[in-house]
Amino acid sequence: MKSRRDFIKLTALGSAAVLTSSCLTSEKENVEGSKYQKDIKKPIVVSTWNHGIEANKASWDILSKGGSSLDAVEAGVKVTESDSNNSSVGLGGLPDKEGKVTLDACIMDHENNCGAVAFLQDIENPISVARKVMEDTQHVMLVGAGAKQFAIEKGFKEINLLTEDSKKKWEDWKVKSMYKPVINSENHDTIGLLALDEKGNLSGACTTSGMAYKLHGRIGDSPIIGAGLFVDNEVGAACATGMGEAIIRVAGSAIVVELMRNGMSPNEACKEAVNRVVKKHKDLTNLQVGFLALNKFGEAGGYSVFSGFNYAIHSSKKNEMIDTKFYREW
Ligand code: SD4
Repeated sequence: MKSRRDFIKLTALGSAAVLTSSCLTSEKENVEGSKYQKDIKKPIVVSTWNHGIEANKASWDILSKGGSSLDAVEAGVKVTESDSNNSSVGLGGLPDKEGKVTLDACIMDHENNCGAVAFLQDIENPISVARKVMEDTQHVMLVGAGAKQFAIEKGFKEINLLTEDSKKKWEDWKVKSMYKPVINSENHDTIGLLALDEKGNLSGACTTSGMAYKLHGRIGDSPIIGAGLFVDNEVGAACATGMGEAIIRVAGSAIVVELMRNGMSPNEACKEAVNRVVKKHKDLTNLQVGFLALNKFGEAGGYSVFSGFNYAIHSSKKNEMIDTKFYREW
């Protein structure tokens, strides 16, 4: 027989569950119900750094025709992955210490479906492989040789991702033979892209070649759901860029979404997540981290540890760059 104490415990748990579920329902109604419907800015797409302008255009082509946010985020970041002039994402990405280009990416939709690949080599569009992991397997993440084998089985072509330019930069770096992988002003161009479609559904994508000259086998935040990217369709979406280790330590993107759930605006939530990064690291040297967020109402915001972080935002009005506020001058 259950004791009175157990009964009280269970009853308390029961009421908490009822409270939680009623809170969730009313949150949902606030967003989807008629009261706020007219205030939602949709469709809309936001993405990190200057290359976001081109990525947003590809996403917008889909969103403006009523397409899904999932298709939009994949199409958007593929533009950056296939741009050989970008040295931090996909083709042309700077290699690791051994001269190998290894790619990390993840994707997440409005139903918390997610897929990721990490330490993937010789495939131009890791985001599309991540989507296949999400849609065609029981798993969330594949890494390394297994991820590549899966990609090839799915029909992706094997290509050399190391361009002449990236190879030259790596060779110059080797001459100095200093193991000092840092996020600096030329090495911070991961793309995170978040979209809200006409139906009010959010999705996100994040893809990178990671920190230049990293240790072979190193994986950053970008393919990790909750670190480089997180989406909760009841609240909003967030993505991260910068020093992956610091972002993982604070569960960066998941925290931004939770802060928005608790009532913060995207700008406030990104600022508070940056404050946590700052608080947890004694040495901020080269520790650039930027967060970008988009809530269910189509409001966007960002914040970074150091100056220089910006994001591109495409609404029905225009596609423009916004400089975020920051904790410290670079
Ligand atoms: C990483 N977060 O691998 C990535 C790098 C990055 O902007 O975002 N650069 O740690």
